[in-house]
Amino acid sequence: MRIVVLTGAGISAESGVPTFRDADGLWEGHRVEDVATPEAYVADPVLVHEFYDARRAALAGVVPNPAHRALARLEEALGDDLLVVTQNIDDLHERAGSTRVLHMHGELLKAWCLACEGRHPWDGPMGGDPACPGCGAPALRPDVVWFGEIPYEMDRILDSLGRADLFVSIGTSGAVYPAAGFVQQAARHGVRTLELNLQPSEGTAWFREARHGPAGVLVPAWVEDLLGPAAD
Ligand code: BJW
Repeated sequence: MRIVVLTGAGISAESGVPTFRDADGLWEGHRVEDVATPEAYVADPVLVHEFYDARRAALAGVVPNPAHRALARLEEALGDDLLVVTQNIDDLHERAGSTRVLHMHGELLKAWCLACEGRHPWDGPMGGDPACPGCGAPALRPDVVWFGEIPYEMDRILDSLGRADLFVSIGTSGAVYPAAGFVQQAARHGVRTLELNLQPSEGTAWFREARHGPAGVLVPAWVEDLLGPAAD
């Protein structure tokens, strides 16, 4: 069975990574829509670097939760028949053991040099205009996808969606496109669809089946439905 899983901020919530649109959904009084844009970066790069530097620093203090680990277990069983498409820029899927992960909104631990176009691993602060490890220019930005920019790996994602037997959406509000439209694209291809989310997402009506509760409970239970109980 070929499965495409889409994950959003909700899968990392139980690891202690804040979501975007729960509670007040604000960072220091700013909505994500006001910080995560190329225009915001041009207008106030110091503020935007503070936002990402704080999140990059916090990553060292969090660990994968049972939902991430259950998806890694599923990959062990399905191999190439499982693709995880994540909107998250954290590395918790990889740290749980998943290897087939597409980061459609980029990665917190990568820098993109606007001078030489090089992309580089980056685990420190980016504020203060550090030099690009490739060309030396002080022109690094986080390698993430902001509103108005084109998400990464779209061709591979749409191709995999069209060939899947099951599409599962985990921990995402369904507020941000194109990810929010994947369920409709999957349904158009006759792919079975399942939502696993704390509460009904904005797109919940498009899913053939929806289960609501914490990802740390729902995802291991769903994987156990498919594979049987875990050995440990
Ligand atoms: C739990 C839980 C637990 C909590 N267990 N669950 C008008 C109409 C339609 C579209 C547009 C429009 N105007 C503009 C657009 C396009 C725009 C868009 O969608 N805007 C919307 C605001 C309407 N999109 C874009 O600009 C995108 N680009 C684009 O469309 O290019 C055109 C193109 C596409 C394709 C091909 C060719 C051309 C780019 C979008 C980039 C989004 N970037 C961000 C920031 C990334 C870097 C960063 O992390 O800072 O991505 S914004 C932010 O939102 C981040 C997230 O990945 C994304 C989605 O958020 P997510 O993951 O869903 O989080 P939340 O907080 O919203 O939801 C969490 C959910 O978890 C909730 O439901 C909770 O209940 C649940 N939950 N705890 C299970 N324990």
